[in-house]
Amino acid sequence: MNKEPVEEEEILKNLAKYKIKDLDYSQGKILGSMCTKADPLSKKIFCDFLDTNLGDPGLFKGTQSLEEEVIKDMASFLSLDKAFGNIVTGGTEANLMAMRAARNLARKEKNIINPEIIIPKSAHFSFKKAADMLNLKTIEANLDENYRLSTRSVEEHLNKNTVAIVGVAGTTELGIIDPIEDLSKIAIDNEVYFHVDAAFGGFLIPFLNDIGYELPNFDFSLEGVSSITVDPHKMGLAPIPSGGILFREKKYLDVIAIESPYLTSKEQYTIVGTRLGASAAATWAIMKRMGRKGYSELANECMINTHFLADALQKEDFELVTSPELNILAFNHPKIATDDLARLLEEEGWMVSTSSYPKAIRIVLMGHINHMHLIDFLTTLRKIKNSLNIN
Ligand code: 0PR
Repeated sequence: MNKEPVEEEEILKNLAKYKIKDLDYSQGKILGSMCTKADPLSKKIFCDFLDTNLGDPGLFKGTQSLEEEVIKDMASFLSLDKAFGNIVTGGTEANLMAMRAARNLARKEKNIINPEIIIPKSAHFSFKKAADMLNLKTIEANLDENYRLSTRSVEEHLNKNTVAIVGVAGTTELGIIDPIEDLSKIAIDNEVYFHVDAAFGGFLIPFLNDIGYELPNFDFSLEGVSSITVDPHKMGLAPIPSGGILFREKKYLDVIAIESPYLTSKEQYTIVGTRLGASAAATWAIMKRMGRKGYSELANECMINTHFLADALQKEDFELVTSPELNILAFNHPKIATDDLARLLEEEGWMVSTSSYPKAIRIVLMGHINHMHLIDFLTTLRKIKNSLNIN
């Protein structure tokens, strides 16, 4: 720690040396991220609201209203008139809140003291964090041959200690939509809490359906759905951090309320205490700026790029793990080990990620990736094949 204050100019000069090492989304090299370049307007609004604190909302009543409006607007495209929830730090906090609500409600209403949750094998690792913190036993249900959660496996695992079933609308690794409608029925029949993790798909599926895609239903119109995670900082274009948790009923918030007696609000539901009003304000702004139409256009462009890449890869003898439902692709080459291919791509400057189940190169086609980037990427793949003497 420096003793004497440093001049602003010096600070900026030094920071630039660090920033230059970061990748920038607009270079088109980041192919494995669910985050993307935030819209300039939302970045500006974020800075304008940087010192607002929704942990003490009575001081920032305007920003609190913005959070309420964002929740209402997200509920509107998830088929619910009135939702209860918050803008949080991301999908991890949203999923944690949902699991906490499920556990606490089961303890209160059913006296369950050894709680278990059933999650798909494809669930994001945030559920394992939640289980660790909340002392939940996690049961991983199997996937079917299309990498969707098997409802049969869920039914086999249900027992008197089950406090929640989780389904994913847009899995992290493959972008698969689980059979949410069937899971909703199972939840109703067994009177179990049902959480849908639509952290990624929530800002995609409704808008693709608006323009004629026929993706399966996953939202609150299904009676068994208790809560939904939907993240503005993924396909919603909001600056990081902005996650969303929506509950169907107030009772779910009531069971996670913690008293905050000396603050302007008498109770808090979020994990985080002092929390950014800037996230709510910037999300409000980008949602207004985009509208349903803007999000449909963005989602459609991402899908067009996804299908273009899927076709081109197959022409080059790469094999898709499964045909893409959303804008995530996973593929392999029969003659190249996945890790080798990932390494060779990285050496050429492409940042891909690898899925774990099944092991494959995973590409998330976010809005910062355009057609030219994909042409360049395919050229690199051809170059790699040539260097390995594969035709
Ligand atoms: N649920 C799903 C379905 C997710 O895919 C993710 C994150 C989460 C919950 C957790 O969300 P937060 O990370 O906002 O808490 N999915 C991405 C992943 O783990 C997050 C990510 C984004 C990772 C950008 C890397 C990256 O460069 O793959």
